[in-house]
Amino acid sequence: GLNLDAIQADILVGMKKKKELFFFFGIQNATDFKSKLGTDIHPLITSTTQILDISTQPLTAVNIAFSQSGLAALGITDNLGDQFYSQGQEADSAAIGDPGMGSWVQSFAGTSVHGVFLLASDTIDNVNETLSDISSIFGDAIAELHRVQGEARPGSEEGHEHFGFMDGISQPAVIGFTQSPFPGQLAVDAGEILLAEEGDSTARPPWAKDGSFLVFRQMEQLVPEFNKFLLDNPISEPGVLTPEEGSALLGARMLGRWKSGAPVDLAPLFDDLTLAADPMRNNNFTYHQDGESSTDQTRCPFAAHTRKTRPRGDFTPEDTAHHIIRASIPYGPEVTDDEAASNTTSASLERGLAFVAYQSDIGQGFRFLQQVWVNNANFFQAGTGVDPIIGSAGTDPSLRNRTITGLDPTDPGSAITLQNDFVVSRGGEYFFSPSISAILNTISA
Ligand code: N7H
Repeated sequence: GLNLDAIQADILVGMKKKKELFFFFGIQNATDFKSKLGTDIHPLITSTTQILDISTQPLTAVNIAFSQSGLAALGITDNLGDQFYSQGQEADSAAIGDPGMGSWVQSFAGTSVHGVFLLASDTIDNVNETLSDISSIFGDAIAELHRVQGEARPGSEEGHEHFGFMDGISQPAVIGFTQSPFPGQLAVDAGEILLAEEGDSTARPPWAKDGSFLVFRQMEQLVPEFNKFLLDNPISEPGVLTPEEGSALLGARMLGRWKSGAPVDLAPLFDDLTLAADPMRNNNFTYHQDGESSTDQTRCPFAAHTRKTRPRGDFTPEDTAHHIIRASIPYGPEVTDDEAASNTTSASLERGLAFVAYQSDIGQGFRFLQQVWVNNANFFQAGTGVDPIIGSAGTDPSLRNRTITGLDPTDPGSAITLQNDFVVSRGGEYFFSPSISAILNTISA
């Protein structure tokens, strides 16, 4: 088994709270920082063991992760063995398809973000109380650079991201940790997520064991614009689908799942709430029903977000090298009446997904998914197009139109051109989430 007392809580199970604050900081005084981290902060860091048992869950769960520049600021020069981590996310922004730095949050540009606190609880008051404890412990040793307040959406939208789709259904099962995987869950070596565990063959300093690289991305979502696009382009099957149903089908085919979470591979025409709610069935598909050939996209487009990011049976055997554990949460307000009426996101409001992905190798995990599959118009085959949700056609403005095939099941060869992005990258950083013992024995030493 894994050392769950040492592995930070967010990595394998997620903190699963309604509110989560991402607090990005710079280290101003390394000596003070280390000493406070080792004494007063270390006991606040929440382990996997603690989060798994309701009786030991803290009121506010606390995790911490460091950028490469943060470790350097603390005098830790060991090479963790990940070149993308070492360079930081800005250096990678063009390679992962961000269209220039214009949309990036200022604080993410450069390498001034040294670390991030993840604070999760049921209420914002609890989160803020813990933040103020942490701030007074550190005093001037840290300075706030940026924050993103994540929160579950209200009422029945809880668990759904801002476009309305249920998120967090499909995660890899970690061998040695996940007791009984659900049908359709892929079992991966612990070393695909955690450094120096079974299956991780990269040389690591001993203290890095059981840490994980945390990719953070602040992804703005243009929700009224997305809704308008669906309304304007319903899949047309007269006598079968109403225009409203045709719009819902287009959205489901862009995603690969219906808003409920039901996979389109199993529910190709209409949403199926019973299927969506059944964990024995809602992940149990391969995109190859009834012996369909690998060129068939009548049930699910090759470009669909879930198929791009995990092509399942499109590879035989299924690819086992490119998996991440996601621990994202929505941020920002609900769409206002004015925004809905004008089909336009207000210039003064921002909503989106605080995207979090864990892996032991950024180049094989997040970065591979984004660069080699999502942004590659010729994956899964020539002419597929990029992922219509998060795919980027590149940094050249003349390439901003994204042409995608397979979205219309009545004519899978036909193309639909997206004039605009519905997701805008506001940037982020690559972090390392160390084991709790490394925080005590190495990072604060
Ligand atoms: Fe995605 N969305 O809500 O539209 N994602 N994602 N993602 N995503 C998934 O199957 C979404 C992003 C993956 O195993 C679902 O759990 C949004 C990035 C992977 O079948 C939904 C954004 C990357 C999966 C969303 C966003 C990924 C996945 C279905 C940004 C990596 C699992 C729920 C704003 C590069 C695939 C589920 C599988 C599923 C959404 C970003 C990766 C609803 C809005 C940047 C691996």
